[in-house]
Amino acid sequence: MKKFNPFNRRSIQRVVTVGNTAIVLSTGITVTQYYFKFQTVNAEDSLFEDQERPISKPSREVRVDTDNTGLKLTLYQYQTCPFCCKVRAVLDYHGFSYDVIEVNSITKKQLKWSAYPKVPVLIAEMPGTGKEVILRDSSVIISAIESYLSDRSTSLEKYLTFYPCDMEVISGKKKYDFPNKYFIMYQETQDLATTPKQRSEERKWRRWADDHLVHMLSPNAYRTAREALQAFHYFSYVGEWEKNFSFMERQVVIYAGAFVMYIMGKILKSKYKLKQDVRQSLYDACDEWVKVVRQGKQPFLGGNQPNLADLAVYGVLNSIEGCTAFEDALRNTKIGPWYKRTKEAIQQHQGSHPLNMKGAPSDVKKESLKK
Ligand SMILES: N[C@@H](CCC(=O)N[C@@H](CS)C(=O)NCC(=O)O)C(=O)O
Repeated sequence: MKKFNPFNRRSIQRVVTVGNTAIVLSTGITVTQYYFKFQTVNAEDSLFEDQERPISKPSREVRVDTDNTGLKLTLYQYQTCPFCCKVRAVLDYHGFSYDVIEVNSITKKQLKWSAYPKVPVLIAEMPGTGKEVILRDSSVIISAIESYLSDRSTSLEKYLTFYPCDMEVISGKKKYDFPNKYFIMYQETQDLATTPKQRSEERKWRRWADDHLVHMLSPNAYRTAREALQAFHYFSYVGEWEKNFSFMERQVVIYAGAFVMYIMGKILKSKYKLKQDVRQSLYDACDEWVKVVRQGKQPFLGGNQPNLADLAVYGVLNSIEGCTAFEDALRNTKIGPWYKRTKEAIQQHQGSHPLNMKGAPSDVKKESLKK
C-alpha cells in the first residue's frame, strides 16, 4: 500500500480537494479557455461509463418509518459539501430513508467506480425491479426526486432522461452541465399547487443558491488563519474524518488544508468580487434572501412550507453551520428565524405528509421542455 506523503505534489493537490469538499471550490481558479470538445448526451445514453460499483458499508443509515416510496437510496457524499447538504435537506424534508456513503475526499476510493468525479451522487434502486438509477449533480437529483414525488406513475428512470448532460473538455478537464437541472417535470394534465410565477421564482432562487450564495462560503469560512483552522476542525468532527483518515492524514489535512484554503479564500474573494470585508458580502446575501422571503409575507419562500429554493439556501448555509462565519451571520442579519423554521421542517420531515408528497411544487410543462 502506498504511503501518504504530505509533501509530494499529489498530496498537496489532494489537500486542496479536501478544501473544495469542505466548502466549495468547485469552479477552481483556472483561466477559462475555449473548449475544443463539446458533447450533449441524453441521461439514458452512456456518457458516464461507470465501472461496477462495489458494495460499500454505509457510513450512516437514515431511516424514516413513513417512507412509502419503496426506493432504496444511497447517497455518496462529503458531509460538509454544500451541494450534498442541499440533497440531504430535500431527502430529509420528504422523509426518505437512505444510506450515506461518506467519500474519503483524499483517496475518493468509495467513488472510484464512478465516471462522474464529483459528489453528490445518488443511487436509487427501484421498487420491485431492483434496477438501479444513478443520479448526478445536486440540482438534477433534487429535481428528479421532486418530479417523481409529484407523479409516481412515471418512473424515476424515465424522469432522469429529461436531464441530459452537456460535457465539455476545457484545458483537458471534463466539465459537466445539466441544462434542465432546475426544472421539475410534470404532465400537462397534472394539477399543480403552484403558479408559473411561483415556479419561476423557485428556480431563480435555487440558481442563486448555487451561483451566488455558495461563493460566499470559502472566503468567509477561511477568512483568517484561525477561522480556517477552526473550520477544518469542525469539518473533521462532523465529517467523522477519524473513520476515513489515519491520525497522520487527519493532521495534515486539517493543518495543511486550513493553510491552503486560507490562501484560496483570498483568491476566491477576488474572483467573485466580494467586499473588502467578506462578512459584509455574506450578510448582504443573507439580507437579500430574508427580504425576498418577507415580501411573500409567509414563513417560507414556498409559502407555509419550504419550497426547493428554501431547502437549497438552507443546505448551502447548513454546510458552514459550525463555523464562526455562520454564527456571525446569525448575529448580524435577520436570517436566524427563517433558518430555524426551515431546519425544523426538515428535521420533522414535514414534506413527508402524503398531501405534500402529492402536491409537491412542480414545474416545467412546455416551457422547460422546449429549453
Ligand atoms: N454542480 C455540482 C457541483 C458538485 C461539486 O462541485 N462537488 C464538489 C464537492 S463540494 C466535488 O465533488 N468536487 C470534486 C472533488 O472533490 O474532487 C452539484 O451541484 O452537485
